[in-house]
Amino acid sequence: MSKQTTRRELLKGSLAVAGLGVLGIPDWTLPALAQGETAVPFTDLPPTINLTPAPDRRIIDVQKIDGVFTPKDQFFTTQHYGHPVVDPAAFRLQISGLVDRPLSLSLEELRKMKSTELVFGFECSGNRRPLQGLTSNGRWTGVPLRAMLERAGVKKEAQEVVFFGADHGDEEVEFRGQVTKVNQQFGRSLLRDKALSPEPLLVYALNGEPLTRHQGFPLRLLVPGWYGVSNVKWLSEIHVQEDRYLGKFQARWYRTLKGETVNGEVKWKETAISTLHLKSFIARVSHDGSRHKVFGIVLNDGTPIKSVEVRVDDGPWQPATLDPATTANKYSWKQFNYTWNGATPGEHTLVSRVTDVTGKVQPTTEELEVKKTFLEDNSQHPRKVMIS
Ligand SMILES: Nc1nc2c(c(=O)[nH]1)N[C@H]1C(S)=C(S)[C@@H](COP(=O)(O)O)O[C@H]1N2
Ligand SMILES: [Mo]
Repeated sequence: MSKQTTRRELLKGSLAVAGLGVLGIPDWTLPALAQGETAVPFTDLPPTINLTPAPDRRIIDVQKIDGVFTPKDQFFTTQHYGHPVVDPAAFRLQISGLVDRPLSLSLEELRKMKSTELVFGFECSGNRRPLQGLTSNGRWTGVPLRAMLERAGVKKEAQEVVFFGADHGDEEVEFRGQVTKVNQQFGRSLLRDKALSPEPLLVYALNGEPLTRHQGFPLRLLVPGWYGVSNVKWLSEIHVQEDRYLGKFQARWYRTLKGETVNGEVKWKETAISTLHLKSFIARVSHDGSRHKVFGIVLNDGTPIKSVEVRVDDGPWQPATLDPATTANKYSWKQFNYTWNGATPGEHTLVSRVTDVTGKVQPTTEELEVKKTFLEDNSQHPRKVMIS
């Protein structure tokens, strides 16, 4: 190839030559900004965003998304007890509790089992406006959890499967003013049927390379279509039991309180964080002359999407186009584009909304006012831009 080949041509060329990637998805769609295109900054965001608010936290700048998969050194990261270091040589995944054959497996043994690939984009249940940066999309490789549980043999009386990470910290349990402090592992659980369903995966690779420490090296659980917290990193033990697991991050944190009107009366409902709620947001606005482009992201539980629409100021909802490279995979992030013609000088408000095939529509801020806790904010997110 000549030295003059532009990145855009190179990308187009390599797509044509290589065809689609392993999963029917090209590794790259077009770069963030094509030649001659200029970003239009959001006026409701600070001009610079701190992407690493703490050493063990990282968010993505959604305005700079330039492919289907988030590169491993940009993938968002958050957790409660920092990033533990796990020695891969000494690592063993323990499977204990109500099983016929307790297991202790090395990484080598896990990698020898039949592997599968999954494209899965998720967000932290605390992801929200204005930054929306606690989300990423990846191509993961691992072993179905079900295969592992079948190998161990789950006993009849087992009801719940608990996943412990190698990370731990001091946690308090309080009753009538009496506080007991105990150093505990991070843990989450799944009901028996969910754990034995075909989809949850124990993964050891992200985008074709070993998991990064931030993403849970050497092994993590992924529950496709669920919020980030379910995806236990640095997985060290799977414990099968009959009673409910009431650990802090299962039973006391990661709860949503929402009012529901039943027969004219508001009933307060507390629910556990599980599947991703239907959400879209505008990630970037750009222009090449007078034509403006609006680009955004859709997240949900895997239900097929019917439509994404964009509204400018008080105008009508207009259809946006879903990128087929992202709709091919059930649990991938979906990306959308909308061409905004005839933008006039001045400040404008842009908002997107997504509808799935069951008719579920992304709620407005007003419709979500009955939700009293901040997690699971999937409300329509208006953004502001200044057109000069
Ligand atoms: N072991 C362990 N796993 C964990 C957590 C944790 O604190 N410890 N945090 C969860 C939360 S709240 C989120 S949002 C995701 C973030 O995953 P990421 O860092 O790969 O983006 O990890 C989840 N898995
Ligand atoms: Mo999270």
